[in-house]
Amino acid sequence: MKNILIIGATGQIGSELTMLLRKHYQGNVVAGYITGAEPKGELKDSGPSALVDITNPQQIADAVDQFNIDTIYNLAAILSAVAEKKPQLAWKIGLGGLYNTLEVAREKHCAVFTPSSIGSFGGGTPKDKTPQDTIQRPKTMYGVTKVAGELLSDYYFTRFGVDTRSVRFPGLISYVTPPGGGTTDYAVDIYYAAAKKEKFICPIAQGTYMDMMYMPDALRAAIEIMEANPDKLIHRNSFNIASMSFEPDTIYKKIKEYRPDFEMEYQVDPLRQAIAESWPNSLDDTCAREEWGWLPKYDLDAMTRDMLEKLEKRFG
Ligand code: AKB
Repeated sequence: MKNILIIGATGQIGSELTMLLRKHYQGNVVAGYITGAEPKGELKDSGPSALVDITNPQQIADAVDQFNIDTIYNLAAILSAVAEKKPQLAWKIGLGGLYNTLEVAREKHCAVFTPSSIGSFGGGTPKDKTPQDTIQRPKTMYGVTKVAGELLSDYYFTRFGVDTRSVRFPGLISYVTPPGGGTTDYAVDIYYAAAKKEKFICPIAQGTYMDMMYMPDALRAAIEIMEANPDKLIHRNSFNIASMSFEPDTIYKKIKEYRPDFEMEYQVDPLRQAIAESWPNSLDDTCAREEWGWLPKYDLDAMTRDMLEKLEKRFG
């Protein structure tokens, strides 16, 4: 039995991960939310929730005490494009929030999962099949908080024995809760446009490759890394994971295979484009495969069929 607190439970990853963890484990799976982003519907009705603002350590500690929490999923984040517009807030939530979480975990003996990102890489990083251990010198505030977060999490493990683990998520694609303010969001928005039979205006330039992943694979990764045998882990914060890498034209052509009338036009957003160009084209996830058996299930074709089916059901 596990008692889990999800901080940021109503966000893009949290809304689905909370539901999956509730199916996966007996015990409390607590949806931590902030004012203005309260859980609704099934997320609200299927289990306990608590007001947990990651910038407020007392709220984290109170929820951990109240529900006897042993594992924290820290999913509070400001995504890359918004973080460039609000760097102070991104630091406060990304790194200040992580510090608060790790301190509570140290005092109350919790394991902690915190996602890192392909955004933790930058200038000087090998672009193709980016290795697990390589140069990480990002130029964005999002990337800075992710690299610092990886280091801080490893520090809490080696110095205090806190069981910290993490994966570097690619762009995550889902039909449930839309992301907000990321560089990879176009790969979600394009499916919404296709399902609504609208023309898609693409903010990322043709030829710009980034790693992407379908949400069911990402959720499985978040659960499997926390269940992995610690004796086999050489790395902890954070593992490269990968399933597919594509550029806008590839996903457009894939959708067109199934919806021949679909149209796309490029209107490049300079901020997102600059961020995308600083990120790897594709990651090498050999260490995740060897150390805890990571294996993606979805490729671009399987994801496209599922996204179109689910979204067209919703939009008619
Ligand atoms: C973003 O685009 O900011 C995120 C990420 C890749 O971390 N989706």
